[in-house]
Amino acid sequence: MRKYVILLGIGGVGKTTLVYRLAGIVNPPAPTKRPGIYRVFAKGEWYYILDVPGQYVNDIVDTVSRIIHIFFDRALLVYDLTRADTLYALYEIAEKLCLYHKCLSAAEIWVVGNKRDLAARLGVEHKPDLSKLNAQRYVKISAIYDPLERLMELLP
Ligand SMILES: Nc1nc2c(ncn2[C@@H]2O[C@H](COP(=O)(O)OP(=O)(O)OP(=O)(O)O)[C@@H](O)[C@H]2O)c(=O)[nH]1
Ligand SMILES: [Mg+2]
Repeated sequence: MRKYVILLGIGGVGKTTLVYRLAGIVNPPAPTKRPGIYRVFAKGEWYYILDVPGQYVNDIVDTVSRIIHIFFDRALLVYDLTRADTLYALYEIAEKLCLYHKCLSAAEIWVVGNKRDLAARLGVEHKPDLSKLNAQRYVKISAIYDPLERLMELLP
């Protein structure tokens, strides 16, 4: 069976680093300019993971609002644990998508706080309000340093 996952979050939070890890791509990513769809075989399933480009809230909202309607098995809303602005951007993306009548439609919505290693080093961690995002779960990761098995848990 195919499963569909969407990665959302503003520029620099680590979406492509995460999908590269999951897809086994070893070179470090450049800033994402176009939507990337990655096909990953894991846990006996084929996953189609959509990496949405855009540095700022409005670019991302614009791109997602143009994507043909796909029902995602899981949306991963990614922010940088050390940067509050990246978390507020998620609230704004969710709100604006609804204004376009494109409220996130996903069986599950998870909030992913990335750069756990950096957060530990700096002693800074911004915590999400899951109710603002209709999210069921909050997970902290390091897309660079966590073992692959841990990152695989993000897949439905
Ligand atoms: N310390 C640390 N840095 C990370 C981690 N994950 C990603 N980064 C760094 O964050 C930067 C941005 O990562 P990307 O994966 O390109 O981020 P993105 O969300 O895809 O950003 P755009 O493509 O620009 O929209 C890179 O320099 C990564 O090396 C992490 O877990 N820890
Ligand atoms: Mg990227």
